[in-house]
Amino acid sequence: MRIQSAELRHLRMGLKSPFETSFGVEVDRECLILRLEGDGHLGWGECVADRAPGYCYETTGTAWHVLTEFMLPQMLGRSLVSPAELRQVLRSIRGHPLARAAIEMALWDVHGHAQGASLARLFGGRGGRVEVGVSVGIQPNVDRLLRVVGDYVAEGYTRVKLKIKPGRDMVEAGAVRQAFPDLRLQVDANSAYTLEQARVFREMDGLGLLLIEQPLAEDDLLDHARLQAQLQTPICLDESILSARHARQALELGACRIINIKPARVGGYAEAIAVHDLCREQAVPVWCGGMLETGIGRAANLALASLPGFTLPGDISATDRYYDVDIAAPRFSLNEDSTINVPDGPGLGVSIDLDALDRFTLRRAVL
Ligand code: SMG
Ligand code: MG
Repeated sequence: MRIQSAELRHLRMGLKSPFETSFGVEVDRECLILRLEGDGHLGWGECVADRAPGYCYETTGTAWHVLTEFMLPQMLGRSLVSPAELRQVLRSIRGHPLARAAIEMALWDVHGHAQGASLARLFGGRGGRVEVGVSVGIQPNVDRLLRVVGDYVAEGYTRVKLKIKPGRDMVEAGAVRQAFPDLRLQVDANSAYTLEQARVFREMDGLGLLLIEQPLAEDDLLDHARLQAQLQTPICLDESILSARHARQALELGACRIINIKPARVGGYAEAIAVHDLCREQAVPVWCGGMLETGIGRAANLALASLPGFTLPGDISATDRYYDVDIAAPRFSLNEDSTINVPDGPGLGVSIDLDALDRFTLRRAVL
């Protein structure tokens, strides 16, 4: 496979409702969309970095810079046997996993078209349908939270994740648990707490949560291990796990018992599969995280989530949860059993709506 040209776009898309986390509120979703062309095939990739460095240090701005100045020039014109070789091609560039993952996603799409194979098949997944949940942002008050959760439950979601932050945690989670005793429930703090605030998690231990996601700092495996030792509820790490090596060390330390796999956060699908394989060997459950993806990233995540070790529902909700207008078709919808179908066409298995793409584009570069 040889990629001859690339087009990068910076997009802004309106979200159906604002999404509030411990690090801020998002009203619009910004992302980069990459189109690669090689061997007579097109491939699309999504960089899930956001406008602001809230979730991680990367932004649409840093990703634009590192992709156009360094990564794409280094990759264009090179021959690759598999998209997994991108790691080797970009080995002299440090960091920026979200930018790197966008190129890899587009390479998988090109590769899939060339082979006539779906991403699910290329990744070693089962295809079919995968179990999904919904991530609910921090709401203005508990009544409103109960209404929002109730609406999602009525739509058919059987697993709900609540975003929490200090002062907006136990009361909220307790109220949802009381109103929905059988709901599969989990919380995500996005690193908003310190070990000194462990008491709130010991209280939550009585709520029968599936997991507590990333309570402490992203660079602090040791304190996560100390917290896990105080809890029955499994800790799940998100931001802390940047590679299969981090996953191995976190598990060895006892810093978590579950891992949220986000392909972008670990630099691409090849590394995501490596994290999956490692966890599967150790019988550690994994699930696929979400970054409010467009239909492009969502299609690839569904393919990944069909690997056998993804035994917990992913943050891969229906398109309707996020966007009135998406850039890929068909839209993803929720089945009655809280699943979404894995695309089975070649590559990503979606087609791109070029009019919508143009409408959302803020800037564009061709390489
Ligand atoms: O894609 O449904 C989604 C969002 C899932 O909560 C979600 N993602 O830390 O896991 C997480 C957050 C990160 C994104 S916040 C913009
Ligand atoms: Mg998270």
